[in-house]
Amino acid sequence: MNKTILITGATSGIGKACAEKFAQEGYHIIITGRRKKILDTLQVQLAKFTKVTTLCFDVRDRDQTTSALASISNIRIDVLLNNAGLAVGVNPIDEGNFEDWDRMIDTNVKGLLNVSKCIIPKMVNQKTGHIINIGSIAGKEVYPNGNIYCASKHAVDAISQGMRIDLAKHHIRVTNIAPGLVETEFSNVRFYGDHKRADNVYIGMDPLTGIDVAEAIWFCTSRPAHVNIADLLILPSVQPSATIVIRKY
Ligand code: NDP
Ligand code: 8X3
Repeated sequence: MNKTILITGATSGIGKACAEKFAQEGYHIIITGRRKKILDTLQVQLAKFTKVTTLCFDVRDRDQTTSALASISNIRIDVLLNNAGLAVGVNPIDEGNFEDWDRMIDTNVKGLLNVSKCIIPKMVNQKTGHIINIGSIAGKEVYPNGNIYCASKHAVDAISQGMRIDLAKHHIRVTNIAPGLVETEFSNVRFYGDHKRADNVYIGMDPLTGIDVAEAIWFCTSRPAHVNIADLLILPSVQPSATIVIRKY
């Protein structure tokens, strides 16, 4: 029987690469995000590999999330990939603003919880499941001007540990994936759509791609049932820590 993965934030970057990878590996996929047109296009593209279901909702909206996920209550979820997330702004904390902070905390922390709260009971009933939370190197280290984004990803790290402790007795595996720089729409969102500034983040270096992260996630989910990759820090070779990048100019 085909397994099913539910991927939040599948319209771009890491989530999209995971949708492609898991579809090609024969998983049924449930792809989510706010941009319906992109979801629809991806559904058409991936339908040649597998069964694709789309759900368009904002993870920050608890009612929307609950009702979207209730619509697939008849589908067994083997893997939940909590990927939807973002950084907004890069400012010292005294120059930050409430709106950016709310977006990050509401998406990266509360959004992840909104989705998890709907799916965990299904996994408990099934007595099996795998939750993959996308954290970040920003959840392992704090860097200048990263303040609230780093806090939100430290929270993801802590939530992953808490989930693992509480859910092991239900045979649910929990993995925290912590990537360094990955070239996606991430920096464009972080810099409010300033493409030039976003491109500069990756200049003179080879960042990770969404596919690199998707391959690592595939590895975690394809281990035998007795193996849980608990925590995986995955970095570009030229990024030994959050603030050091060896660039070729
Ligand atoms: P992208 O901006 O390319 O993708 C982000 C995805 O999240 C999009 O599909 C977007 O979909 C979705 N999303 C954002 N906000 C919401 C929301 N409120 N409701 C539903 N979906 C939402 O970035 P990445 O692929 O890089 O980011 C994926 C994850 O990886 C994030 O959690 C990020 O923090 C993390 N990460 C990224 C790194 C990087 O360097 N790129 C490094 C480490 C971690 P839509 O707009 O359609 O809603
Ligand atoms: C995204 C990577 O280095 O900008 O989580 O924090 S970084």
